[in-house]
Amino acid sequence: MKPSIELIDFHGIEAFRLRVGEGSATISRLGGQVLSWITSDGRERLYLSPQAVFDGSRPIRGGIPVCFPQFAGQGDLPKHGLLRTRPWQKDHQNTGDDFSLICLCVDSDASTTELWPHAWRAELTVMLEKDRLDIELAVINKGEQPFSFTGALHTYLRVTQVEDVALEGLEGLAYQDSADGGRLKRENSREVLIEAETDRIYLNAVRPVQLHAGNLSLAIEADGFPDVVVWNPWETLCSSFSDLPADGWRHMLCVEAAVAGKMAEVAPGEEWYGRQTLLAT
Ligand code: TA6
Repeated sequence: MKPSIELIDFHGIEAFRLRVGEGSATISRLGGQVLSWITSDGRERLYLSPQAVFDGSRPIRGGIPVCFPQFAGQGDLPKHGLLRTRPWQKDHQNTGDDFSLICLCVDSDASTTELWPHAWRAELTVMLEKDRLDIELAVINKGEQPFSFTGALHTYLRVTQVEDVALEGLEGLAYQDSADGGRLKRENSREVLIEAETDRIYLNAVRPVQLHAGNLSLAIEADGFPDVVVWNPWETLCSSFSDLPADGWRHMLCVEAAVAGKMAEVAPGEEWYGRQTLLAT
């Protein structure tokens, strides 16, 4: 079967399904959010909460939410910025012998300038190849003043049991421990294990970060995003999220490509971009 792209109904909302061989990726117009990535072995690699809400009243819990122009609560804007509940448009799509690619976009409007007084366009390009997913965020400054932003691709990875996960590639990095009052610490472990609530911004990371969990292994590359956020609410915080089931924390781990330690600046007419690549190995 040749690579293809179709518009589908996914939990009652419009989404694009990219297919390459046995693999697929699903991206919703709502939030410009990748909601599913199935590799050629038939395994779903992203966590999407069974209690996720798809009516736009709140961000969809899971997949790859796009955070822009503010990461988390690092400013006065709504948490994680302005894009997660906005409708995105298709800009273009393309397929080749071994890939499917789609680009969605969203532009500033009166409702965003009221909160953040800048003119911009955000573009999300998702390219699916065999066992590989590239997600690129481009931010274009359409105004006459420079602006600065923080943001992330807030990737929820699906894991069988988060207690079995080891993350490699973070050793030696400074991190901001948001689960401990934002204290600045240094990672001493070769393998980061998830053993309690974890909410860290690893600064100026060197890629790839490797995720190992049982027979599952993923390489996480990034370009343009200097930081890696690792988040799991653990049992303790999970119950405070009405859109996560009681055991949701166990089956997810967010490993996010972020620009969070330092703001990125975009000059008028210029473009910033960052990419995260997930490779099932
Ligand atoms: O990226 C980690 C984080 O900022 C956590 O602090 C946690 O709250 C999470 O994002 C989820 O945020 P949300 O707004 O989707 O509930």
